[in-house]
Amino acid sequence: MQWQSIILQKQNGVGLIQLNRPQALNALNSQLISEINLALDELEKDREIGCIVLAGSEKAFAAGADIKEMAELNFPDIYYDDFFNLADRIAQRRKPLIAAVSGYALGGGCELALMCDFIYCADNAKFGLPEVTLGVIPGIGGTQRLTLAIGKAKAMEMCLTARQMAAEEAEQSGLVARIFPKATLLEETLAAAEKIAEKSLTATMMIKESINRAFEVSLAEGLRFERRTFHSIFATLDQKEGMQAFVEKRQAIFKNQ
Ligand code: DAK
Repeated sequence: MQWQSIILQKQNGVGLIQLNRPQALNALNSQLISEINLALDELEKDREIGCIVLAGSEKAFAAGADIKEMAELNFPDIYYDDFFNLADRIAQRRKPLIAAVSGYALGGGCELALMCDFIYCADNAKFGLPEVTLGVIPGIGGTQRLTLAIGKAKAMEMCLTARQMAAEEAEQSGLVARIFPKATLLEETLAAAEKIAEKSLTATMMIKESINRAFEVSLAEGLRFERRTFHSIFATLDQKEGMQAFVEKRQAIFKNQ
């Protein structure tokens, strides 16, 4: 596959998708969103891949949806084509997905990072939902996922004023898991992804599914789902291997079986 707008690499069980439209600060046009999905399709099918990292450049993770592409669209175009419905598919992925955010993560770029399971960011990161300055609203999850991540007060303030949030506040607010110097962000993110990829893929996918349940169902239903999932993992060889390795004081070798 000849990629136009991304770079795809696979190493040590990790799939790395780097957004690659530097001339537009990785603004998300239809081609870029489509290529991200095609790359994710490939990585999700690949049994060797246990974790996926989504990264941009040092200056921009992504500066939003492509305003130049959107500017001429009108209501029937975007309504009948269900504009950017492909973006939703990114959030439906089952393998663990980490966003490595350096520089700008604005509008659709911030929403893309929020679709990932967690965000690591560089000390120069700036998060924002500035759609209101363009006369529109966030459209791929910003009003929902940002609110779930940082609470109503800060989400309202960011969406209504278009204020950008810097790395330190993003960490304090629960938007990002950790901050790293921009020179080491990718290395640190890949190291974390490799640690995840070493584990049983069945277990990591079940953890992701169970945590995401917390946002969709009542506590009682979420606990029941978690318990049943826990029960079912005893049908795997990886559970036997993980516990046997502990008893034998050695490193577990998981085979995703
Ligand atoms: N779209 C298109 N091009 C962009 C862009 C964007 N979002 N952001 C930057 N660029 C382009 C610039 O036009 C410039 O191109 P040339 O002029 O060189 O051709 C190049 O990238 C470099 O940008 P700057 O010269 O502006 O660089 P600066 O360092 O001066 O400024 C900046 C960086 C990030 C502060 C600035 O570029 C900026 O404000 N960018 C726009 C940020 C923004 O407003 N983002 C939100 C976009 S709206 C929906 C789906 C999605 C969405 C909504 C609905 N549905 C499915 C319903 C999402 C909407 C959005 O994301």
